[in-house]
Amino acid sequence: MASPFLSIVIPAHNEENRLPRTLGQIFTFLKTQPYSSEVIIVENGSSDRTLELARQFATQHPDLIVIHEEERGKGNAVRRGMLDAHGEFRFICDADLSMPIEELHKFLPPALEDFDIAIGSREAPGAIRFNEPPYRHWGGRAINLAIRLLILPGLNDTQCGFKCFRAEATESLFRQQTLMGWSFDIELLYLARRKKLRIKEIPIQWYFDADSKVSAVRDALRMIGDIFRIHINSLRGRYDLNP
Ligand SMILES: Nc1nc2c(ncn2[C@@H]2O[C@H](COP(=O)(O)OP(=O)(O)O)[C@@H](O)[C@H]2O)c(=O)[nH]1
Ligand SMILES: [Mg+2]
Repeated sequence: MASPFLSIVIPAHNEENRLPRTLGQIFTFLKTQPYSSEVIIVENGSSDRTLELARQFATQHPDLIVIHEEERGKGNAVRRGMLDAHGEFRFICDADLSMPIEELHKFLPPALEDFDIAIGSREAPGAIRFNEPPYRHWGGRAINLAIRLLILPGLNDTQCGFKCFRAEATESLFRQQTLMGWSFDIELLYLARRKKLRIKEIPIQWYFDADSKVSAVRDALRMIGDIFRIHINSLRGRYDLNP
């Protein structure tokens, strides 16, 4: 089978409430697009009916692949989906679809050219956040400040759940990934910079969803620890093994 133009990879953990609507919107949208595509859901660690619902959906949509991963973590699920994908462009998409799927074209040719990674940004000029409570906004900005100071200067939103990778960039980056939790984006972007890949920030419309699985304090502290882990990995030459 020829490679599709686009793969959409959705990590899903206890998403029985949000996933059906998201899948409905994605497939309705993809039907109107001129290119070929596949959708990959990677579920792990759910205690609800996420996996069952995804499999049910797949019986009606041959382009939907459902993967169950044993190991926990968003980074782990995304890694599995991105490496199993076949698309020329591979788009990571949170199950809550907090960015309208109609924004997807901004991450793909012909709207976007000359890039290896396009990252959805709630901070780039033109981005709009809807309904975000101030505590969450300023918490996110504080984490981003730490990320910029400690590891990724110049990137104003590394944690948004919508990112598009060219197939070649996917292969080289995700095979070197060591962080399997929430900080995986930081490590991938760090590796991308080392490899001098072209990263573009894409302003998006983003709708806050209160049903978040992120724990503000615990996950923020973990993220800072992970940033130091990345520096230690780098000093130890761990990222030099498979350049
Ligand atoms: N497969 C998988 N997905 C996860 C895990 N943790 C979070 N996710 C997914 O990561 C995405 C973002 O989660 P969300 O709670 O919306 O985080 P927020 O938008 O950053 O507040 C959703 O698609 C979740 O289902 C996990 O351990 N495994
Ligand atoms: Mg979300």
